[in-house]
Amino acid sequence: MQQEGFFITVEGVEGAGKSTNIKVIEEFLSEKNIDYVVTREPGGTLLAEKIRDLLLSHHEEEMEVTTELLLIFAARAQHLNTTIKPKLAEGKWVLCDRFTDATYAYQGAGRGCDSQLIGQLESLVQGSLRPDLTVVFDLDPRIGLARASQRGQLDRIESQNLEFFQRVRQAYQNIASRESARFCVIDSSKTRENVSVILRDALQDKIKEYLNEQ
Ligand code: T5A
Repeated sequence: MQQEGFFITVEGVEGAGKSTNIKVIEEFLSEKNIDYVVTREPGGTLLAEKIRDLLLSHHEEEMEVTTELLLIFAARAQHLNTTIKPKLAEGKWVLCDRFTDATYAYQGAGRGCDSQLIGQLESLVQGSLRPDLTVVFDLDPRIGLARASQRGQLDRIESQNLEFFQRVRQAYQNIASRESARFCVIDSSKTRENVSVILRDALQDKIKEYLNEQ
């Protein structure tokens, strides 16, 4: 019987090094001869990427928090059903840049959405599907925003104030300590090289049972 794939998500505040370190995770998986796909949220399909544009661009009309929350789950429903679930069913590993923990952190802690409502939408859209492993890159948002702002103009969500991102960081730390078996928290204030070494060790440790290695 074909084994179902493994679902890895990557989280952190803006500029924490997700994109940089997804490449490290990819190298690691390739060395282990693991068949994987990389995707992201919001987005990951043509339609979901259109919703992403709507979410991240600036608008003359202010977007209501509930609108933002529902758009995120609309994009997620599309992404899950057309990409993530079929790939996992084929036995592939799915490496996703952000997922529902971001919704608890950004819309929940950041915007103040009721976490029970987020939980209801999570159940509606995902059923019982949850990531097998979540890597959080933990960084002072002042450093992350400074790194991210070097790319140019900040998008609609990046334009929130520092307190917003401090709440987001705290939320990730809280979820990670509540669900420590699923999480791996990496100190992203270190150099790229150090982060890469720590990440590879953590991956080896977290997935060794799955890989049947010591
Ligand atoms: N969102 C998303 C929600 O609000 N709710 C949700 O449910 C979901 C799924 C998506 C936005 O959507 C929001 C959150 C986000 O605001 P995104 O595509 O995930 O956005 O983009 P960002 O979080 O904005 O990602 P960034 O590209 O800004 O950050 P990364 O990927 O974390 O950082 P990275 O790797 O690009 O690095 C940033 C810079 O720092 C350097 C890199 O070279 C780069 O220049 N860098 C380092 N510099 C020094 N030392 C290190 N260790 C470094 N590591 C990287």
